[in-house]
Amino acid sequence: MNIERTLILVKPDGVARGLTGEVISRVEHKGYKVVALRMLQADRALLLKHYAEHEGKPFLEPLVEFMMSGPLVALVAEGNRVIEGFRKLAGVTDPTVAEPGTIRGDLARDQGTKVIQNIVHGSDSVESATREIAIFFPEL
Ligand code: D4T
Repeated sequence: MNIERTLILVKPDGVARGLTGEVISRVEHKGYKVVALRMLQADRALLLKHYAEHEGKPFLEPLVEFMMSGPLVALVAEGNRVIEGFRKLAGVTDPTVAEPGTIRGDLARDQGTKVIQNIVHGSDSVESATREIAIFFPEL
């Protein structure tokens, strides 16, 4: 067994479009367990911590602005190999080429915005998951 936890964010585009339930539903239908859930308005400090790996990249500022543009929903999902499993459910970063059947492939497209708006975030490794869960759920 390799029980993991991952941080999932329904980004402001997903919340604004009423897709929160759809995302949670796909996570649950796949068989993962939602163990924590909250809606919040993220501030700059929290987002700079979350996106520390992107420091210095040209898309960081538009990304932070986008992530502050409305409420987001953060959840922690748990299960065997959930980190890899959710990344597969989400599809690749660019929604234009994300496979149909994935969250991004089915529900997002290129809107011509400065930053890619792709509905969800999912941790990419055990280390990232631990770090990111502590940012959004310090009580866990
Ligand atoms: P997140 O982190 O949101 O799950 O997305 P990914 O893991 O798929 O992608 P990422 O961390 O590389 O990028 C974070 C966020 O920035 C946007 N982005 C990314 C962008 O607008 N332009 C770019 O060139 C890249 C690489 C999309 C997701």
